[in-house]
Amino acid sequence: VRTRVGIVGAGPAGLLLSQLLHLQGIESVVVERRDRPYVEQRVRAGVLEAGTAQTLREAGVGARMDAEGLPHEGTELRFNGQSHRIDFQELTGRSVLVYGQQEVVKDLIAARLADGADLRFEASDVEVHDIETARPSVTFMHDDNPLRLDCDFVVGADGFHGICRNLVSGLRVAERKYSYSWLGILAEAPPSSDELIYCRHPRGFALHSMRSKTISRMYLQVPADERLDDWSDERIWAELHTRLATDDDSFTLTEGPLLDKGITPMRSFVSTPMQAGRLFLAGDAAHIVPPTGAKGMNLAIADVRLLARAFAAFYTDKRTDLLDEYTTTAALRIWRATHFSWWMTTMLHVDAAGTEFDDQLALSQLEYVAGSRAMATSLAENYTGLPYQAGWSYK
Ligand code: FAS
Ligand code: PHB
Repeated sequence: VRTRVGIVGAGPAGLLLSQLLHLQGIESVVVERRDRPYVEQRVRAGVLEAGTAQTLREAGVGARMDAEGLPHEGTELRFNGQSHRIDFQELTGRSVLVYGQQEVVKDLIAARLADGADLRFEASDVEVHDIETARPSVTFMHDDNPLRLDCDFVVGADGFHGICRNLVSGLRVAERKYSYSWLGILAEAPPSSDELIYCRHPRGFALHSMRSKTISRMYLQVPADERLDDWSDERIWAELHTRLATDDDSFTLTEGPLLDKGITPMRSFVSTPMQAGRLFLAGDAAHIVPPTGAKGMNLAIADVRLLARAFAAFYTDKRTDLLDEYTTTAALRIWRATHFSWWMTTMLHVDAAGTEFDDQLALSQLEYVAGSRAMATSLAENYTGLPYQAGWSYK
């Protein structure tokens, strides 16, 4: 099989890149190891930055998102039994959209297939070859047939556990591990608040989020090595009630049958360079952030915007400058989101190995964000997503 850009991975990064390239007349083939139902059912991110939502609209896949997504103009910080609203719209003129990552993936797959895209699900033994030449290729088994995809470029959008990052020689990794994970649930219960609630409680972090007016999405901080079997539905609800309670008892948490539950490890991870010869990495294949700042999928989308523009410049004007500068440009936004996600995580989580000093630092930081317009604006502009420029900086 011959194409311009071979894409490994059909997550948000791989699928959006394929769609953006298609809109510029650049053909691609997406090679995905899982089957379509698996990819479309994976429950992950839930918050779209303003720029991400606009990118999806411009890509022609924003109709259902705008019909079903929930616009959120602010969020609530809860600590010491008190609630404090951060008004994104008033502080930054921007808001976010709550719309599940799996819905974004379904919309992208539907659009790509409607345009006759070549999406190869259930590919196995995927390997990438000759990235240092002008003729890289991807080999894989599909429907029991050995196939070779000849390309001009290969994009590794294959996530944290993919194969492509390891092909980059001289890789530099910067990472931070955390002593806790998130236990996440999807419940058939109407959300107990109109907006998200980020809560620091002495027993640990809790997040109240949602997917629709009838589906709640919530998370609890648990020890990093926690086993899901140790958490019955009753224990999960009891812990959520305890952590999300307010001193004035004004908050009532609505329970419902659990539709999904899982434990997600927390890590900060940035690997550079995000390219080697004709191979480019995008999204979780190159970087991971703790989900506290709701940046993971949004960062993947930002990488793909840069790559789509760089490939268009190559095929239209034979320019390689945007491709050559990809890592440098992408890293600006990646480190901004990495810092913000680390900052939100350490401010809102209780480190079991922490001391009274750590607790007081975090509570002071929360008090300052709740009480200072400058600090609230800083949180709001990072959370809603900094403007896309060549990377990001105020320079
Ligand atoms: P993805 O991991 O989504 O996609 C990579 C794709 O590549 C997958 O479909 C995989 O099957 C495929 N692949 C892997 N190896 C392959 C191979 N060898 N050959 C072919 N295909 C291969 N972010 C948030 O903002 N908020 C959250 O609450 C949140 N929760 C998360 C929970 C979990 C359990 C996980 C793992 C991540 C979570 N994230 C969250 C982050 C997540 O949303 C990612 O940022 C987002 O999926 C990144 O998209 P991609 O880079 O496309 O990677
Ligand atoms: C979610 O709804 O899944 C969600 C929202 C905000 C986060 C993380 C996850 O920071």
